This record gives sequence, C-alpha cells and structure tokens, in this order.
Amino acid sequence: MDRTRASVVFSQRKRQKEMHSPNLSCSYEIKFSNLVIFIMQRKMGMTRRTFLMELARRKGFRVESELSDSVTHIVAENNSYLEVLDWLRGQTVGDSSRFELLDISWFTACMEAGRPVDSEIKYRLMVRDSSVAQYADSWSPGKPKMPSFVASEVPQYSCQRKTTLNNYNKKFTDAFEIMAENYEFKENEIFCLEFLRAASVLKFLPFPVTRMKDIQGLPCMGDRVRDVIEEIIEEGESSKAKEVLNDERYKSFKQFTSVFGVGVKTAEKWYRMGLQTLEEIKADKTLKLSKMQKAGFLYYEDLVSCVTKAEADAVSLIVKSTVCTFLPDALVTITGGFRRGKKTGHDIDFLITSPGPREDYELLHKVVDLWKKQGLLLYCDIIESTFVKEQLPSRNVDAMDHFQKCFAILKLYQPRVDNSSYNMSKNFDMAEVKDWKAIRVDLVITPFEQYAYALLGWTGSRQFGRDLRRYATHERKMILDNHALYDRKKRIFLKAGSEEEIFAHLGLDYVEPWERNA
Ligand code: DCT
Ligand code: MG
Repeated sequence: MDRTRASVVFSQRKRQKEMHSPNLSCSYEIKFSNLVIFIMQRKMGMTRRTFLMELARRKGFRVESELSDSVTHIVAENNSYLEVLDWLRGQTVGDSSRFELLDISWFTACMEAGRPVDSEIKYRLMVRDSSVAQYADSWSPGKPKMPSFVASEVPQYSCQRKTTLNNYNKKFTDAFEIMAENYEFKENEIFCLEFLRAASVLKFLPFPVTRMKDIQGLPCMGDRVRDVIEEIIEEGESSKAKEVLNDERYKSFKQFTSVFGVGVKTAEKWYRMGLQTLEEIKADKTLKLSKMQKAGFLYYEDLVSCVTKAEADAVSLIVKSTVCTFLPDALVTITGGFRRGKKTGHDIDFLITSPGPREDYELLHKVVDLWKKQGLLLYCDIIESTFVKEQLPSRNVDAMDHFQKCFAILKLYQPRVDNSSYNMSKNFDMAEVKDWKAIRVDLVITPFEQYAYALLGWTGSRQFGRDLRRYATHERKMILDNHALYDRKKRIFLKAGSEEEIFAHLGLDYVEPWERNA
C-alpha cells in the first residue's frame, strides 16, 4: 500500500469513527449562533449528510439533525427549488417561507471561509432568470447547480402555474391588492385586473424580489405595476398604496363593503348620499336596508372576524350530519379557500350532490328548516336553480352560476373556556356570556354530472377560476363555467367525472387544490 492510499484509508476510517461517535456533535463550541442549519438528506444520503453535519459543527456552526422551528437555513444538494418545496410541504413545520433555501455550494463556501458567507443570489434555490439560464447552460462540475426554469417561461395564465400559500412577495402583493381593490371601488375593471394578475405572478415566484432584474421577463408586469415594485424595493413601501389607505373614499367603501350584503353599488350610493362611516349608516333611519344587510349589521363583529379551520371543521360536521339525515348517500364537500389549504376564511363554502338520477329540490329547504327548529339558523336566503338543460356556458368569467344555493349565517356554539375562579365569582351571570359565533356559510346543490365543474369553480381561487375560463376561451376555443365545458369547434359538451378530466380536456397539467392559490 503506497503512502497516499494509506492516508486515504486512514482518513476514511477516522471519518467513520467520527460518524459513529454519538457525543462528538455536543462537544463543539458554537461560534455562529445567529443561524441554524438543516441539511436535507434527500438525494444526498445519510453518510454524506452525517459527515457534512459534523464538519460544520466542528467549524462552530449550529446544525440541527431534525427540521424544527429554530432552523433558519436549509441546505440541499442536487434538489431543485421545487423539489425542496415539495419535500417541505410534507414536513410538519409552520410557515416554510421563513427558511433560507440554499444550494450545497453555499455550505461549501461557508466551510472554506470558516464562517457564514452571505446567502447571495447565486447560492439561493429559486427561479432563475435568463442570465442565470445562460450560466446554467454552461454548467460544469464545481459550479453551483441551478434549479430548472426561466422567468421568461413563467406562463401568463395562473391556471398554468402552481401557486401554493407560500408567498415570498407579500409586501408587494399586499400593495397590489390594495391598488386593485381601490380600482374595483372605482369600477375600473382593467386596472383592477392588472394588479390582481401581477399579484398572482409574484405569489407564484419561489423567491423574494429584491431588485428590478428579478422581474425581468415575467408576464403581467406593466408600467403601473413596475412603478409600485420599484418604489417598494427602494423605499420599503409604496406611497401609492399608502395614499389609497388614507383616501377618504376608499376608507368609506372599505367599511361599507365589509358588511354582508353590501357590494360596490350600494357603497357608491351611500357615499354619494354623503355618508362615510358605518355609524352614520346605522344612525340614518331613512335608509332602507335589505334583509341581508340587516343581518350583516346585526352580526357584524362576528362576521368580520375570520373563520378558523377549527370552526370550518365544526360547521362541516353539522352540515354533513344534517344533509345526511335527509339524503344518506349525499356527498358534502368543503370548497373555497379551506379546500386550498387556507387556515382562515371569510366564509365556509360547501358543495352538495348525490349520485341519484335527479336532484332533490326540497333538500336545501329541509336542511334550513331543521336548523331553524334547532335554533341554529340566524339568516338564510335560498336562490332557486336557474339552470336550463343544454344551455351554453356563460362567457362572462365573473358571472354567477345557476345552481340552487343558500347564503346562510349559522350559529356555531363554541366550547366554553373553563375558568374556575371566574365561574366562582358572585357577580357571574351565565345569561350574559355569548357562547356562540355567527358564521357565514354557502351551500350549493349540484346535479351529479356537473359536480366536477362545480367543484373546480367553487374551489377557486377567484383569479385561478377567471384564468381557467380565459384560457379555455382564448387558447382552446372552448367555453367553461361552473356547469360545463363546451367545445366550440366540435360543438359538443365535454363530460367530466373529476377535476383531472377537466384539466385534461383543456390540455393543462393537473393543478392540485392547494396549488390554486393564485
Ligand atoms: N365562486 C364562484 N361563484 C360565485 C362565488 C364564488 O364560482 N358566485 C368561486 C370563486 C372562489 C370560490 O367560489 C369561493 O368563493 P369565496 O368564498 O368568495 O372565496 P374564498 O377563496 O373561499 O375566500 P375566503 O377564504 O375569503 O372565503
Ligand atoms: Mg370562501
């Protein structure tokens, strides 16, 4: 055995010994306590991972073997950004957007420098722009690997993209949504959609935008949008969005439309009458409020506070058990934001169908009657179906569908917090404690053969649904709505028993519900 080979064998043995020595990792001094590294084992293997973890600990880095809330930097080798996100989704960690996702080349640079190096863009796992694409084309061993897509290839319709709730660009998208809402209040649909589409593109980006170059080549980045982005990059906030938030008209419209039953039209009417606050509306006895608006004011506080996932699950049990009392084989599905994985919502949306040959138009009436008897129904408005057989889908992407539906407010009793000392208080009066919360619930009844289309439409997001319908019209010469898909060239309705089949009819890759948060 020559000397070189002998030393290789020796160092391998030494390494194996180190790896199997359980106490080693505890004995190093932590020099850099402001970052906590986690190294992904996927595609790396346990042996290499253990070696790298020991190496970093020896150099004074804090390295965790489990992914926990204390981790700040995740290092991956041979995994694209999307693969890392996919893996993260299966882990029980909260908001994964707080992690820095880094290529192994960052880790190697830290080990070489003997200290943490900046997690600059070349080390970050993210979408690459065209200049990075060229870099990757000339990739050679030793250079950091780049994940595999290009900014200019980001598709223009949100239904062609997978958008999770992991939003790296909240400070931009929040400003866009304020701008869009203000244009909606001004009934300027074009500008409103411009900001909503831009928000949707930035929600899809797997990295935070830090310079104008990051948005180069992306779709939906018009001048108005770019101005807002540029100012946020430079100043940390958008003066235009701030101006909107301070605008008297916007503030009044925002308050008015926060009431259940009040849309932009009513808000406009009240504002023109010189009314500006909800207090003024409530005090004005000459105003004629609809039944829906009266309920909106009555339960205002409960309705403006978000519905939680736990509340949605509790209401789901009530809806399922009541519906199944009358129709045992009914299929009751929670849709809307909760189906997309959101943790809160402004209401809870349900789709109800059954495999039977025809619909039971009485079902919804029976359900609400029972809730009325049980004292659970605070408000309800049943809209009867207006669907006409064989009617062509609506071309208006924001049109209401024709299903029989019910907009309701349910009384959800809440578990009492047992506070013994409070209960023992002499002045404690049970009657004064409100032990329920008013919750907005939408129930939609669909014929079984339209269920997949209804599910796709009611799952949203609104932007995702809009783009699906625009895509069908402009790219496929088809018309899509919540009832059906019509092929204009073949002049036939395309049947679908699942959402997957609808995506296939449209020639789109399937997008899971939690990836529709466009
Ligand atoms: N929808 C629809 N037709 C309607 C109303 C809604 O197709 N007449 C779709 C669009 C999104 C989805 O149904 C659910 O609507 P919302 O409850 O308004 O949206 P959400 O995504 O559930 O948002 P939130 O969490 O605020 O309830
Ligand atoms: Mg909803």
